[in-house]
Amino acid sequence: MMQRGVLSADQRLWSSALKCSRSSSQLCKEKCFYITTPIFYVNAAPHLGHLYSAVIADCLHRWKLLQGFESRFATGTDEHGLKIQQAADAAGKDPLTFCTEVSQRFETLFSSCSVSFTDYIRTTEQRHRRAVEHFWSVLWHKGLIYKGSYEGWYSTQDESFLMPSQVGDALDPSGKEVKVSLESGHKVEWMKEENYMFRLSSFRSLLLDWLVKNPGAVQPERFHQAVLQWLQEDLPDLSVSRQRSRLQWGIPVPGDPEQTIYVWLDALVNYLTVVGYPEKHERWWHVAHHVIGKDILKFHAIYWPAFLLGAGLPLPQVIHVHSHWTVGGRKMSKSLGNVVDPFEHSQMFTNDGMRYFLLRQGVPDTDCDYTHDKVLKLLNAELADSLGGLLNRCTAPALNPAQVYPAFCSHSFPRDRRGRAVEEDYHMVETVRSLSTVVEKHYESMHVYKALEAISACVRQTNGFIQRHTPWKLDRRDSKDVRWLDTIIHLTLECLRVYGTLLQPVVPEISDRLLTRLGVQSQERSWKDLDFLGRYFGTDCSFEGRPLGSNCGLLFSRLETQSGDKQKTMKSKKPAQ
Ligand code: ME8
Repeated sequence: MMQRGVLSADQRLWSSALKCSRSSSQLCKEKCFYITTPIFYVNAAPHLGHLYSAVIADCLHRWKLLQGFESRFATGTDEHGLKIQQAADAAGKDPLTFCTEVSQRFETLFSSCSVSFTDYIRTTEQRHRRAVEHFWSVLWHKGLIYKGSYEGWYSTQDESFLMPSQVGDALDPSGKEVKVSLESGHKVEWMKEENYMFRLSSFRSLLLDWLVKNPGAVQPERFHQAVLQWLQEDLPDLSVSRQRSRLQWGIPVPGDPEQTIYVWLDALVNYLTVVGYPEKHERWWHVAHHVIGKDILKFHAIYWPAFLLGAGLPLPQVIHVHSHWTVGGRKMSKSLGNVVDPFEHSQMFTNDGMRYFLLRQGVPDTDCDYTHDKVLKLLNAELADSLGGLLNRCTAPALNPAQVYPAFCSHSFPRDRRGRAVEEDYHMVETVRSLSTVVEKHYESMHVYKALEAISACVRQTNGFIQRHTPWKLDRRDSKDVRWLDTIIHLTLECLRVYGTLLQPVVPEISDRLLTRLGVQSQERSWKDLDFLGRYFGTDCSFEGRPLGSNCGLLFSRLETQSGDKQKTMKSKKPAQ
């Protein structure tokens, strides 16, 4: 391969790539959305954190589909690099066999938890190798990669180069003094070798410009600020290859078989491979959104945008960052023996139960602690008692013997407030009416827990509504009472229809059972079908008078505590916050 001299940084080209990324939302007139998770290392089995990222991305993907977007959702596995090579060696397997086995475990986990990815990528696939080789060649021909030498600290666990200020002293389990990464705690080694360097330093001001002009590019805000802070410091060029003699398990540098492409450059390009790079990525690449954990922010918010700018490609629309799950207040780790097995726990709590808990309790800004007890209490309170109880009440034959979506009576619940409804009922109607707008805002900003908090508060209000009017005490021989009873049930079913529709991205199976029971057809479950309580607001209600759907049993069965005791029912218990 020919060496290229230092090109003067082609500012105009990069600036136009920047502009392109800024105006991408205007360019893409169609309603398209592309969301990705990190691709996961196959050196160990999937754990709860991996499932969490996948479930967040799945929720955003399903949310966009609900809104009528065409959406693509990619996940997969990161299979090259030294740490995979070492893990395969330790398992006594050839690397590809080893990768295939672990990759299948990730795929099985995601499929079993209703993670509805449209693309599953493995970096050992031929289509990916082509994309990486092409990407490398573009950077090379622009003079952005040069042959140099790297000397410094390297963490194989993180597959990351570190500055001296990022390294500290620690003792390994045998009491020996070692150097570790201050951020991850993983061991680092001193490395000195000839390899290829990427001109990362030339991109500092462009990256700052991108972040300042796009305050929503990295969310939440605290991570945006963290990236800005990093960019205040020195940004040295980045080593983007390893000597083949040290790392065989990876894609060789085009034209130089003595070098292997750095695993992070290789891995990041997966997002382009999925959408058909280098030939037909444009349509989807304009609407790319990444979901990542906070541990890989630097790679996604500094290296990746710099590579993309260098290659003349638009930048991702949003990098959604989430924090970590801890167990017993500590990072999950094999050595501490506190790794939560997502297979085991989603069997214990059901797939939707697990999804609901992760999205209801997971907060993007701060780490959250996972405990068995918390999961149990939350699911029993909010899914079994509150939501399940509400459905049960207004569909039970005792209260709804005709098994229909009964009629709404505007004399019982008039707009002039002179009927049987009380002030709190009007307040509930207004709150539920605005719920979709509230939920939309929170789903869009990946604050799913806030969306669920709002839905849960409405479910509680609706339970309060039923409780307040005790419809089971009304006299079925009195026509006024019957009209009021029907109105109470109609309104409650309307509320449940809204909750079921809005919950689809989070708990697809439960929502399906709920909407099926209400008699809502599959083509009536989208964003545009959310018209709430038409009969009160002066439009039609196509559900009025319809028979209810089939009864598929309990919406969510109460979970037993570890001691086997059933928890008390909702009457004696306040729902968890
Ligand atoms: O970093 N809580 O892969 P990885 C929440 N292959 N999420 C967690 C978590 C926790 N405790 N632990 C891990 C890699 N995650 C690279 C990515 S992308 C081009 C290459 C999630 O297997 C979170 O999303 O180490 C984190 O960023 C990711 O798993 C790291 O997965």
